[in-house]
Amino acid sequence: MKAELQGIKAEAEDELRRIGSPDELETLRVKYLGRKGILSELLAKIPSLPAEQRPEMGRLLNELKKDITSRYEGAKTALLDMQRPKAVGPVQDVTLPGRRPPLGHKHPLIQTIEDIKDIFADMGFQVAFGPEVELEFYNFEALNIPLDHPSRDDFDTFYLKDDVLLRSQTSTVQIRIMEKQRPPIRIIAPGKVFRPDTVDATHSFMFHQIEGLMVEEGVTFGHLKGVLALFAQAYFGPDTRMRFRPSFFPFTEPSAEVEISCSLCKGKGCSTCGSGWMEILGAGMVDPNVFKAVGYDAEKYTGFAFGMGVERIAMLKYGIDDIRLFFENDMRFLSQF
Ligand code: 2NL
Repeated sequence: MKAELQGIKAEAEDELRRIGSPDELETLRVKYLGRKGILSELLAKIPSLPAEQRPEMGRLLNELKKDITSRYEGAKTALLDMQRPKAVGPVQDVTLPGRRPPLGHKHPLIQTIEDIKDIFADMGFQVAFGPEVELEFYNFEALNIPLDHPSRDDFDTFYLKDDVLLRSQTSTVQIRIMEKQRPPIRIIAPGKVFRPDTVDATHSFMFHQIEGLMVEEGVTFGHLKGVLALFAQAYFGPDTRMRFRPSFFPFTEPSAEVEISCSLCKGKGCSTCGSGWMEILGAGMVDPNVFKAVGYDAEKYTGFAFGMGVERIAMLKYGIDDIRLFFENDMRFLSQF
């Protein structure tokens, strides 16, 4: 019987080595370890053995059972390992939420220009552009700014050559349009302008301006007030009040500074406006000398013009207290818009 056990052991080990599937493994388990398997049957024969052989046979049978069981467990683990898909590269957890690619957006100054443009577009104004490097003629002469005017100083204008400069206002664009087109004209000219100012919380050597111009027969100061009131209410809110204070510009007569009730404190007075009123732009009726410079009949046509600083408008609307924030590219500021 000892020899028989050895044969069973060798056979079981041989079969276990050749196991290829869970079904085969289960068949093997039933064959050797099952309730009616080979080992159970041998165990059942022990009582019929001579008494002196029983203990030894019991021990050998137990050893064989342990051996086959442990080899069976080993084969089972190996099979499971074989069936588990092998990870290639890092394991992907497909249940994790996706990663949003960082998306940029328009700079707040561009957004402000577009918001303002949309309001004037609804009133029939077209958008016009022109060069940032300009001739003295377009920046000063055509705008009725005399040769000895302080704004022509080296201190107030970036000169590149004798009569070439960085424009200090976008009126240059309107002059260029008037040279090429006849009335009726309704345009706004947004863009960069340059002035050699020392940088502080409210000044920058480069900032943005939007100028507007409307010219045709019969345009009055009443049209100017109506257009600017509609703009102020559309941009700053329907409760916005507006007031005009007399002013002077070489290119308009009469001229005015336009103020609106503060959109942040509703006119009560706050850290942004101070008095409850905030100055948003300068405006006036186009001086006849400007029309003469572009060859318009100043007896036939009248017009109004206005100019506003884009940074200033955005600062008043959003309560921003330092113009430098627009130019520092700090995402903590920019991503709020
Ligand atoms: C201000 C004032 C202003 C204009 C700009 C203008 C343009 C032409 C003819 C006449 Cl082509 N005027 N522009 C008129 C009045 C005021 O700007 O304080 N800007 C920040």
